[in-house]
Amino acid sequence: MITTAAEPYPFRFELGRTALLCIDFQRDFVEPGGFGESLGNDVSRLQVAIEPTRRVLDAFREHGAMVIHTREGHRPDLSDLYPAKRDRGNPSLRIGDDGPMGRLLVRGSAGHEIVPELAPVEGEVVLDKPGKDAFYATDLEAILRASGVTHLVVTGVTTEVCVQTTVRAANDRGFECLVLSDCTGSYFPEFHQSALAMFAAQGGIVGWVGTSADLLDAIAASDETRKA
Ligand code: C5J
Repeated sequence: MITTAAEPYPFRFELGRTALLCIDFQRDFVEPGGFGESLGNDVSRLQVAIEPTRRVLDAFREHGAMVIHTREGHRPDLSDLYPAKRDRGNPSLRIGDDGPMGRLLVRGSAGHEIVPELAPVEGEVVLDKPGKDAFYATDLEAILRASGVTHLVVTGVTTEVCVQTTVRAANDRGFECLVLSDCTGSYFPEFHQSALAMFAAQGGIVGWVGTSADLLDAIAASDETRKA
């Protein structure tokens, strides 16, 4: 059992029953020329989450722990795209339109891919989802239950949209979630802070919030104890 510092109180987990969730670290959200920027967002605000997430990813890989990557996007024929999502805000560029990285938020486009720093490796689950909630219209729950996963370490973008929606959905399904504050990011710093505060409020009503440094220290300390 590993114990790491977190809000509202320490988070305890076994690596063998924990999955690292990397939510939507796609070029479409994080790089210029993608879907995120087409909505008028400053994508550099999300890029700060990449390097700390890479360190956590390395640790999970070194320990043979489960890693799941999600990608938000739609089928090329857009048959899984509701008009409500396509038309919301009457944007000048819509999902499926051509952008500098190919068709926005469409599976198979360059922009739909995960950023190279966090690219999945052989054996890791890559889950395509049409919505914000990674459990909606996917087999995520079946994958987690079949692997005996009870705890999730959550990273990704954006904090108050796909991360928050997914963590709430995971919490309702009985998964214990630790959200890493420096491994998540938002185009709106105030929404990032608020979403994190909401997770941990009221005794952890949605989950726990910690940092990558504390988590990596806790994993390293547990390695030391095991060796001694
Ligand atoms: C958004 C996401 N923000 N991955 N998607 O549209 O948070």
